[in-house]
This record gives sequence, structure tokens and C-alpha cells, in this order.
Amino acid sequence: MAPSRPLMRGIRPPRVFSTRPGGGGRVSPYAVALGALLIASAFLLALIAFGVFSLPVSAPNLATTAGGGETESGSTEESGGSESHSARSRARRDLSEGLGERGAQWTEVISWEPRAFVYHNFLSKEECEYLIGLAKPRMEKSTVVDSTTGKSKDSRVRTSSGMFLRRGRDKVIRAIERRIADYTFIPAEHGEGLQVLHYEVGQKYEPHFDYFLDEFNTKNGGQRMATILMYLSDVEEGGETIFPDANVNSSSLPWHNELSECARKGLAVKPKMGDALLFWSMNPDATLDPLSLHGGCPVIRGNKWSSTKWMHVGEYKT
Ligand SMILES: O=C(O)CCC(=O)C(=O)O
Repeated sequence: MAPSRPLMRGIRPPRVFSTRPGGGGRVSPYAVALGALLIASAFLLALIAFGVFSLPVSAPNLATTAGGGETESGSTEESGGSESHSARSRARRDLSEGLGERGAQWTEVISWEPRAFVYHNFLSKEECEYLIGLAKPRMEKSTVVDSTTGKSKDSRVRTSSGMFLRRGRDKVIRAIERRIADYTFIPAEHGEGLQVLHYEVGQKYEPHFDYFLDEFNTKNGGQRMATILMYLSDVEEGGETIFPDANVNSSSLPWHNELSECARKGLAVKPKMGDALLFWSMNPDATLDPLSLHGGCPVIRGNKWSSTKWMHVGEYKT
């Protein structure tokens, strides 16, 4: 009698996937593809997480930065069609917000010793008028800082009137302060509040340093390292900002003949509504720059409105 066959005969054992050589199983190609996809995604995520790789994001065309002799112009047309151009304009507007339309912007290096630059059309006409309008009702006789007590005191050195606008006070001021930070690379938190100044005929600010030579005044934010002076009005005659010790042959400058007698004694900038003068009181090695001595010449005809922002080495608590 033939031996009876085992009952299990003919029933295939369940297939086992094995990665061992000779394991006997076969790996499904779908599983391989899925596995490879998972590994690739995990690898990509790890690269993004560690900052080795970044996804392409369209960056807005940033405003100009300090120190360059050449910059973008607001009126420059770029290739890429009107749609991308308007997207870029929108991005630029979002960055600088503020009020009104600014004219064409460019910067000029006016001196390397001290380091001084003029940024044309830094503010719009509307922004200048806005700052004057805020300040006008609250102007007081300007003071200077007493180097021993740190308190404000009256002085014949400075005969203008002025007032401070609190840092971050409103949307327009925040936009201007952000613009200053973008230009100078100094964070807005390092700046004092904007000071608005008004000079009438005969009023002036004798040459002085913006940095301090005492310890009292550097407790908040450390030393003042740079100043941006924004002209809020034109001045018919006089009122120039002068650097008497600048290492520049100012008599050879094309605008020399248009300057007042006071301004011819050094390197001078003639106030023009919307323009900003940036200069550094400290050298790049953090030493003080005595060539940054500067002052405001007396106004001879008209009125001068300006706004000053002093920027410190560290955060300035307001
Ligand atoms: O008004 C000017 O031209 C000079 C102002 C100034 O020196 C200052 O605010 O520190």
C-alpha cells in the first residue's frame, strides 16, 4: 500500500521576505521604491533642518546699504516684465513703507576721513512734513549734554530748538527707523529716539563730537558710533553741516562756491529736503574718530528743519 501523503502537501508555506542572502524570499520592487523614497525624504529634511540646503524663496530687492558709492535707483527699470517689476516694487514698499513716494535714490561717499555718506531722497516730502508736523507744537530750546552729570544743559554752542520723538512711536516712524537700520546695518534698538531740530536765521550748532568722553553717558548702549542727519527742509542760504577737520580738499568740490563762508572752512553738506547724511564717530576698529568733529553753520536765509538719529554700539534702552 502506498504510503499516505502528508496532509500539508501541496499547500505553499507563506512567503517570507528576507534580506539575508540565500534567505529564500524575494523583495517586492514597490517596497524597494517606497523605502528609497522614505530615505531620500528623511535625508532632504535633515539637510533643510541643519541649514545645509534651503528651498528657493524669491527675495525682495533690498534697499541700498551704507558704504557703497553706488546703489539702486528708484526709477531704474529692470528686465523681467512688468509683473515681476511690480512685485519687486511691492516688496520694496513693504520693506520701507513710510509715507508718499520717494524720488530717485543714490548714495555718495563724501569723505573717508571721517567716513561720511549722503543718501539722496532717503525720506519723501510727505515724511519730512510728517516729522515737522509732529514736532512743531512741542519744540523747546535745544540743550547739550553735561559731560560730568549727564544732564541736559543750556548752551550758546547750540542755539536751535528741538524735541525727541519716541523710538517706534508710530507706523511712519517705525518705517523710517527700519530704513535707517537697513542702510547702516545698525539694529533699530541701538538708536535713540529721533530728534527734530529747527534753526531760524542766525541759529547754529558749533562744531562738536557726537561721541562721549565720560562714562556717565555711555552707560546706556555704550558709545555713540554713528549719526544719521536727515534734512527735512531746504535752506535758502547757510545752515550747512560742516566737518572742519575732514581730510578732503573741499575747495575743489563743485558745490564749494554755493556755500556760506562758515561752510567753506571744511567739508560741507548743503541741506536738501529728504537727503540724509550718515557719518561715523567710530573707526572700524572701534576707536573714536576725532575727524568726525562737525557742526551746523548759521542759517542766513530761510529756515532749517532736520532730524538726527544717534546710534550706539549696543542696545539703547528708551
Ligand atoms: O544741524 C546740523 O547740521 C548739525 C546737527 C548736529 O550736529 C547734531 O544733531 O549732532
